[in-house]
Amino acid sequence: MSCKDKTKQTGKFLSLILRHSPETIGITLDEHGWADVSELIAGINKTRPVDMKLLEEIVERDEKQRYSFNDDKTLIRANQGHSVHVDVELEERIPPNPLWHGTGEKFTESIDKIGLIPKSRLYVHLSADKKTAEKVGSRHGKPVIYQIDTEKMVKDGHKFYCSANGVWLIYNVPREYLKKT
Ligand code: HQG
Repeated sequence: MSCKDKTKQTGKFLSLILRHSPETIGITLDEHGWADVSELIAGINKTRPVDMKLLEEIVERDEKQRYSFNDDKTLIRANQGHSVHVDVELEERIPPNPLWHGTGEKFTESIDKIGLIPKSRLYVHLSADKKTAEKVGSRHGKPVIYQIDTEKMVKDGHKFYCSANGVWLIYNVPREYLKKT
């Protein structure tokens, strides 16, 4: 396996641990989603080799900047995308108008009825550009892109959050703010 493949695979595993199932390697996250770096390295090492150098490389090179260390690099967390209930201290912000959401065609019937819901994650994920939404949508088959009227949502009192890596998050998007493009 090439070095790049190894980094990618371990990155995917890291995402699973830090967002969805830390118990897979016998660790826990604190209430803010932080994992202890030494425990994490020891835990991952039970299934594949990893050291601090590789972990730093994954964090630095991740194309979406999915992970953050604390200042002294003793703790690490995912910036967004969790299904486990943690509070990653998201910043409430006024979003650009519009935002975009990419999904698979198979989900549109339900979305058109009840709007966007987070399903297994804590938040609905929105993108500031249509191109990113297209990429996200194509993970689910034939992509369909929704445009979100954020100006109206803000006026109506909906709260938007921005993660440390610039992903827009919201609890749900009722259907009246959605326009299929
Ligand atoms: C859909 C990746 C039926 C929703 C990406 C989505 C993203 C509904 C799917 C991040 C629905 C959930 C998140 C409804 C929403 N009925 N289906 N009412 N409301 N859905 O993977 O947004 O690479 O949990 O449209 O790039 O695809 O992992 O969410 O299609 O930023 O960092 O239910 O994950 O980032 O799928 O992706 P997901 P997502 P990472």
